[in-house]
Amino acid sequence: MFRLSRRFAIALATTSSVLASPVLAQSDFASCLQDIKAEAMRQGVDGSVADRAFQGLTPDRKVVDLDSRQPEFSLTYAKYVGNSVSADRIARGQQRLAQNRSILDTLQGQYGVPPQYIMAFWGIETNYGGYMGDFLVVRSVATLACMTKRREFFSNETVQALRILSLNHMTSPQMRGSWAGAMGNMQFMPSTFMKWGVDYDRNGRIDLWHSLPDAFASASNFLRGIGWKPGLPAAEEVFLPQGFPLDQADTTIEKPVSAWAAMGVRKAGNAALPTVDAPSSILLPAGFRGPAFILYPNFKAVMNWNRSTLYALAVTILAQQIAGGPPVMQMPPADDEPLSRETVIDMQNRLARLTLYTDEIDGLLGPKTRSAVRLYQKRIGMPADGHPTPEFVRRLQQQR
Ligand SMILES: [Ca+2]
Repeated sequence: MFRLSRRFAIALATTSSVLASPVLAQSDFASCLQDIKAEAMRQGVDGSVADRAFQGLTPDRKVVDLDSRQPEFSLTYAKYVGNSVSADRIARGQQRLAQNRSILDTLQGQYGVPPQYIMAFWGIETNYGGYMGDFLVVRSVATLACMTKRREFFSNETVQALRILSLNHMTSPQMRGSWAGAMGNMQFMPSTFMKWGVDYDRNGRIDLWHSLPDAFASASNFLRGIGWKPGLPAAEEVFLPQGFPLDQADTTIEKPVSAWAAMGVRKAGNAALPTVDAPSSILLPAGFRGPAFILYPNFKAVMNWNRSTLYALAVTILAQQIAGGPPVMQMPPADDEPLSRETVIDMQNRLARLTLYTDEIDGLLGPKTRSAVRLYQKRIGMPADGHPTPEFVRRLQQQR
């Protein structure tokens, strides 16, 4: 009796905010799990591993809720980098680097990734192992596969999680992570774990939670695999010369480093840029009044880890300072404000009416929206940096 009513209560709690029909949804969930099990068995997982992992499994309502939340505001450079690259995080990164110097140097020799970058990813992903997430990974990724629109992506993640279990790297109750299934010190998704994980301490298991050698080697292996090449850093702060054509500061425009140097671009502090021809871009993350950066090819490798420009910039800036490099010299403007989704949608609609924007009205400040912002800035005689300041938004709203 008690068990029945308790189960019923849980089913209700699960369904009230998420599912229209508890009975149908439960059977859908079960059949979705069976499909995942079949695919896992095709990939060599023993059926009993899937049965054990899925036994009594229910969708996690919290995960569905978190997945449906969309950010209300776009982040500003000042806020994002300020939060991600604190003095404390730099200091602790330096400490961790010193403590792990010899293995990190060895890994650099093997994979070509400098120690400060491994420390920076570690610091930003989990605050050096401080918060790795407490969600049951199998439950999270199975919920996302079966209860959201991203079935294909998360079905595969669930299959890969089952492969991790079948290889005895971890047990299901131990395998915990973020609500979206990112695991361990470096927050690897199950597919990343399976593809790039390294059992560096050779105890027979890849353990990204408790073994720092495994975590560091896996991160190095992953970063090399997604394009990191020894040599240049990911990005550096630069000074732009007076009269620099702002429409060239666009991540879709690439020129050899030497071409930027010939235009008068110098490293912040006025040292010369490296004399190489690597393709590179100029980024103004807070508009022309803020800092400028040159993005080298390794910036793309960092973005292959996480497709956010601000994330990649934060990793780069943190890495540079962990290695004892200077902080960013140019301050972002104090009046830069995050734009709400609503404001960006309004902006996109207005730019679309002016035929400057033809892409989707999605409330996201992507490269196409920035291009349209540039076109309107040129039209009204503002510096064309593609960065919508509060003043820009006001002027766009006032036009008729
Ligand atoms: Ca190991």
